[in-house]
Amino acid sequence: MKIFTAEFIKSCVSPEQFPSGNVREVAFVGRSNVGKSSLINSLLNRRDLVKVSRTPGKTRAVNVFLVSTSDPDLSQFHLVDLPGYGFAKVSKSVRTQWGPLMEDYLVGRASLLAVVMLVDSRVATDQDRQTLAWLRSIRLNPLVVATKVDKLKSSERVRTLSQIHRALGLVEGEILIPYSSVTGDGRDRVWKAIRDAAGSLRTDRV
Ligand SMILES: Nc1nc2c(ncn2[C@@H]2O[C@H](COP(=O)(O)OP(=O)(O)O)[C@@H](O)[C@H]2O)c(=O)[nH]1
Ligand SMILES: [Mg+2]
Repeated sequence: MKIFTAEFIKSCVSPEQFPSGNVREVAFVGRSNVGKSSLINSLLNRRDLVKVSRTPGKTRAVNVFLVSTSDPDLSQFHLVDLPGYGFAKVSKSVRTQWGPLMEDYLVGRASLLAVVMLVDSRVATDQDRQTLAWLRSIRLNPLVVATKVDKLKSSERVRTLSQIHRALGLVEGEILIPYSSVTGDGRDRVWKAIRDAAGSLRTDRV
């Protein structure tokens, strides 16, 4: 699959600004600093379409990108970068500001094709577990990606990943894909999972 174009569309700070229309969307969610911006750049083969932050927790908006690819099921879609959660240094008022925005976006978004949830491959936090449980409760089954696997020694990789699997309480049908934005490890699997989600939607409609 080739990425033809990937461009920034808009940054939304309130629900009225979310895109209207029926372009299908793939949303990315995860704790601040988990490696979300890096993963999006890596998926799109762009060096710095999305800013990799030195100041974790800075992105408070819902950022929308328009992507076109050679895959017929994904010829055009919105890639949606949701604000990172759980950064301690952010003031409470800011946190109460962006939590609802994420919720407003995810609850009842008809055009949502898939949610990719990122966790650090070295540790899953309580908030990761809570977010996952919440996503399931609103009937979104996220594709879970374990980031920064290049930081694991190959000898500890299998054990650490199965710990993450257990810590998150992943059940049958929920897959955990190891990813590294440094090596590109996992990139094909993530794209395949997104394409499968798009393809299954097409079959449903036939
Ligand atoms: N070693 C390694 N570092 C990463 C990887 N992905 C992100 N990082 C680093 O983790 C930090 C946070 O990354 P960023 O993409 O901004 O995370 P975000 O806050 O979730 O968007 C940066 O210093 C990145 O260079 C990865 O796959 N491997
Ligand atoms: Mg970021």
